[in-house]
Amino acid sequence: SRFNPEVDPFDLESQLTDEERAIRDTARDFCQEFLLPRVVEANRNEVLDKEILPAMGNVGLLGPTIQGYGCAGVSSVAYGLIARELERVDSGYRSTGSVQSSLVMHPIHAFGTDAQKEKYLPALASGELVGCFGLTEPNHGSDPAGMDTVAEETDGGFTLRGSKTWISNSPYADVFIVWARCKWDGKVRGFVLEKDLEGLTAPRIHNKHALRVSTTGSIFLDNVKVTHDALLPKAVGLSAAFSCLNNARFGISWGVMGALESCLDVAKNYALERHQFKRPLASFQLVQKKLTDAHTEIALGLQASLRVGRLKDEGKLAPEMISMVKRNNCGKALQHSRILLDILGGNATSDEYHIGRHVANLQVTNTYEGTYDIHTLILGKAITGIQAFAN
Ligand code: TGC
Ligand code: FAD
Repeated sequence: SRFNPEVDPFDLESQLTDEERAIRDTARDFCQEFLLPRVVEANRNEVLDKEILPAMGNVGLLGPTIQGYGCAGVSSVAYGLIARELERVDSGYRSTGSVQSSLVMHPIHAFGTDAQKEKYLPALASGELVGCFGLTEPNHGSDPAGMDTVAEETDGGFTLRGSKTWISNSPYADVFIVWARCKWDGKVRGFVLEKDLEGLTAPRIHNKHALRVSTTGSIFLDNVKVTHDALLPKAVGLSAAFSCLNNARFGISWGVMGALESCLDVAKNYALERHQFKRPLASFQLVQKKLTDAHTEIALGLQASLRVGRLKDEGKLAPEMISMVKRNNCGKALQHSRILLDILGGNATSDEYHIGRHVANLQVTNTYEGTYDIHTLILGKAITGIQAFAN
């Protein structure tokens, strides 16, 4: 039979270029050899692991779609394949990579000056510098347009005031992409700040029960003074921030399929080996349904993300396409990882079996970068022409 459920029901493999397959293999080897052996311990102890970004940079996984500046210059699909391999191990490792690539390197590349690109991109690509992206605030998450963080023009530059919360990588970041409303014209703009600025602090948020291998924190800006060269000159308006989110959301749509694939692997092997009533669990119809449903959603989800990736590289993308795959793949990954967890019985409770960790992480992926319901309303607006999330 041509149907190969073992690995790839729709033969995604044959839809990739040689270069994409090579990058995927490099990413898979790195993730399985370097990340997988450390994930259970890192998750137990909420480890802040500074080795990870340089190691990712070393194998070319950071800012991979950027041409030049030490980056690989590969397709969006290749970027998706990297996200899938990282998240097969843990959503937190994918988060660390996607913030650096899509939310820090992309805005510097798309909206920065030549000097900013030269200064930051090579060191971000190698993982020597760590970046973070501050959009969310304590009082404004789904509605970033309401942000309270402000920038005003002062002698020789700008002064920034405000706070950001739930910011991936912020406690150990060197480079902070921060979004602020500018007092002189009321527009939101992006700024590149550096960690040693007076008045900038980024304390860690401890005791998360998900995404524990990714470090998360706040950013406090207490009258932080910067020179004019901290402004990203072309990042004007929230649409600039959203363009970064488009890239990250696209990567998440691939990543969460990797997490669900990992859950399916564990559950299937367990079901084949574990016997009850003198038969393998895999012989029971209810168990087969759980495996079939997850397998189907992975195959469909990967095809959808592949199509969106191809359209993205052909310049035919609409952001709503990304909302559709981000929403659907995150929702399905959360739903089906949770169902697969049942197959483990009591062992579901042990972190050695990985699925419980993925389930907890996938609640976060269903929330950040636009919640499931916010993407529902973005699509609802596109379908009906009526905006439901605000007046
Ligand atoms: P709205 O009036 O709809 O739009 C404002 C301007 O932005 C443009 N726009 C987009 N442009 C590019 N791509 C998109 N996806 C865009 N969506 C909107 C729009 O055309 C308009 O442009 P202009 O020129 O007319 O001004 O904006 P709104 O304020 O009504 O927005 C509503 C809504 C719900 C769509 C939006 O605010 C939203 O997406 N909310 C979710 C917030 C979010 O996703 N936050 C993510 C924070 S970062 C994060 O979570 C990182 S986690 C990383 C990790 O660890 O992996
Ligand atoms: P809220 O906006 O308060 O939403 C709460 C609930 O209300 C949700 O269910 C939402 O769907 C619903 N809701 C809100 N508005 C509407 C509406 N109009 N109609 C219907 N339902 C609605 N942010 C960054 O900027 N940078 C980062 O690096 C980053 N990393 C993160 C890492 C982690 C681990 C986490 C948990 C979050 C991170 N975030 C980051 C923040 C994330 O983007 C926000 O949590 C997310 O956008 C939701 O915002 P909120 O938490 O304020 O929830």
